[in-house]
Amino acid sequence: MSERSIGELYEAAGQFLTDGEMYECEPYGNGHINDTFSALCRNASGRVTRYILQAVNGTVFKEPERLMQNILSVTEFLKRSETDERRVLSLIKTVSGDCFFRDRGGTYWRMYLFIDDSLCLERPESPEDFYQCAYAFGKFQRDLNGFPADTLYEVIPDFHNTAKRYNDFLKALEADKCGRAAEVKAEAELIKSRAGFYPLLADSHKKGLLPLRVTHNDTKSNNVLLDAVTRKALCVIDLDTIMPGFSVTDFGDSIRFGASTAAEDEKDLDRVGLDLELFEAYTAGYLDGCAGELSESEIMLLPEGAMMMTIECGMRFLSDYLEGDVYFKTGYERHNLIRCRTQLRLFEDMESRTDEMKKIVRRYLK
Ligand code: ADP
Ligand code: GN1
Ligand code: MG
Repeated sequence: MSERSIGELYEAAGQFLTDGEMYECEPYGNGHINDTFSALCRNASGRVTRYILQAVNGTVFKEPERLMQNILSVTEFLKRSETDERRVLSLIKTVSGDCFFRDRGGTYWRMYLFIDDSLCLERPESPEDFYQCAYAFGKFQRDLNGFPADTLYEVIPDFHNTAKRYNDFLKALEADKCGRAAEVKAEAELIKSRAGFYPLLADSHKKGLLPLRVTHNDTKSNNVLLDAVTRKALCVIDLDTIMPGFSVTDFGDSIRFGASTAAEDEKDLDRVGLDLELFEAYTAGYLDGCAGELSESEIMLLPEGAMMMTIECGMRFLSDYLEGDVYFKTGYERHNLIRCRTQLRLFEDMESRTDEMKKIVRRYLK
């Protein structure tokens, strides 16, 4: 996305019913998709309130108004049983009563109350932190159990349909728009060699082993907030991709990001692997948060969910590299290729430790 001018930010912020006028607005967080800002407003009595101001990524999200309707209905549903303002995202209304503002350039803006005294972890600092992230996502899943899934707009169809992602990857490789295919031969071969694995979750669904649920679909540890004082689960954020999906992919994406021994863009591949202690902490937290919702077949497929999300993310990063880095925000040349390599290394490590992961999840069967 383009750089945002100060004028643009003030114009957008001015549309929302904030407590006072904005006087400071700074880029915030490490999301790969939207443009996020921390906005400080001061009212006439000098009271300062912090908000999150976001420009929704219009390339990734084709129908922002319907996406915002999803977020509004999900947060309103959650607020029926949760009154603590710090535990559910609060959208700020605009002067015309909407939950978004469309500027003259066609960019959609939204504003949330900033959840104060919270921690947003790029990496869990202990198994207990990771347990808390897992608990939050598990509880989120359980709380949305009664949500009418058929009212949700499918924001990105086939978002975690790995077989479809694989086909998209093959097309990007074939098209080789930027002349980068030769450079990624080894990575492409690895991805191709596992083609038989990709339909597994969809097939398990067809066999009745994986029910469709309302899922978050982007369960990185930086999409959940912990309380800064107690370090307990506080609030699930980044609700753009709430759609019907599988519990095991929500679980799997968290493992991919948070139970790796290294960052998503670590350059030294020798540092990348699966931390089984973190895997176990997440399993315990997620199942406690879900409180008995998951069936035995779902629990037994959790390790495959982790492997699927890891190789899927690897092929998504590689496809974006081949297409010229048009989807994920990148910080430097080859950033997507580096990210792809970490995912593939993590996937191979997970494959070699499938039995150990299975042993862990089996212990959590009731
Ligand atoms: P992206 O889709 O680009 O990842 P997010 O909605 O996840 O965007 O926001 C980016 C970052 O902003 C988050 O990782 C978190 O650090 C911070 N953030 C978002 N919403 C809030 C909020 N309501 N309160 C505090 N921090 C937030
Ligand atoms: C994106 O928005 P963010 O940074 O939380 C992406 C996820 C990827 C992730 C990889 C809408 O998540 O699917 O797994 O990057 N979100 C979207 O870090 O594509
Ligand atoms: Mg995010």
